[in-house]
Amino acid sequence: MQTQRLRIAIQKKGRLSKECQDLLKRCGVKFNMMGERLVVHSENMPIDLLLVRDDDIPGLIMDGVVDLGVIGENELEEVGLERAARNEPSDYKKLRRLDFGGCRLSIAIDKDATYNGPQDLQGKRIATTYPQLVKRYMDEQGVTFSPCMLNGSVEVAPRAGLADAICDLVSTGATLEANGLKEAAVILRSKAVLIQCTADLVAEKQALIDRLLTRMQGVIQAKE
Ligand code: PRT
Ligand code: ZN
Repeated sequence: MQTQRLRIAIQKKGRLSKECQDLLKRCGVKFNMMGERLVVHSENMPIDLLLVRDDDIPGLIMDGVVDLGVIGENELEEVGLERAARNEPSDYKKLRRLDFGGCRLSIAIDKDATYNGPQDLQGKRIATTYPQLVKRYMDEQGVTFSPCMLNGSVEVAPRAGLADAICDLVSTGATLEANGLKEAAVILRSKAVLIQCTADLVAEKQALIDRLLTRMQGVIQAKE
C-alpha cells in the first residue's frame, strides 16, 4: 500500500532520536513532536514520521512498510543477517552514512586476561545482543564459541558467571572499565545511516527523497 506521503521511520526515544530530528529540521522538514504519537505529519512537506523502537526500523524498510529510515549500522546488519537466515526479505538501499551515532561493536574480556588474538576465544561463551554479527566474525576467524543472548545488562554477564566474554557497543569505553572489562577486538565500526526500501516509488516521492538528500549533503558538509 503506497501512500502519497513519504514515510520515514526514526527512533522514538534513544541515542539517535534527537540528532535525527535535528537533521530533518535542518533539511527544512517542519514538524511538531508532541505526546506519544506513532505518526507525526510534517506541516510543510508530504512527509510522515513514524516513531518506533530502533529494532523495528530495518524490518519496516525490508518489508517495504516505510520508504526511508534512520538506523545504526549495527542494528541494520544484525537484523539483515537474522532475516536472511530465515529467508525473509533483507534488502535495502543505503543512501547515506550520517554524522552521528558513532560507536564500535567490540568483544571485551576480563581486564586482567591476556589476549593474543581471536583464537583465545575458542570455545568461550560470549554474551551479546548481536549474535549474528558475532557469529559472522567468529566464522571468519575460524573460531567456535557458545552464545549467551542478552537484550540488556550484557556488560555484567562475565561477573555474574554467565559468560566468559561479551560483545557489545562501545563509545567511550567507560562502561567496560566500570565492569572490569577491556576491549579485545573491534568487530564492526558503526554510524547512523539513511536507508531506503528497494521498491520503486512513485516519481514525486523519489524526487522528494532526492531533494532531501541534496539538502542533507549541504547540512552535513556545513557542520564538518
Ligand atoms: O528503545 P530502543 O530500542 O529504540 O533503543 P535502544 O535502547 O535499543 O538503543 P539506544 O538508543 O541505546 O541506541 C541506539 C543506537 O545508538 C545503537 O544501535 C547504536 O547504533 C548507537 N550508539 C552509539 C550506541 C552507543 N553509541 C552506545 N554507547 N548504543 C548504545 N551504547 C551503549 C552500549 O550498549 C553500552 O551499554 O552505551 C554503553 C557503552 O558506552 P560507553 O560510552 O560507556 O563506551
Ligand atoms: Zn533497540
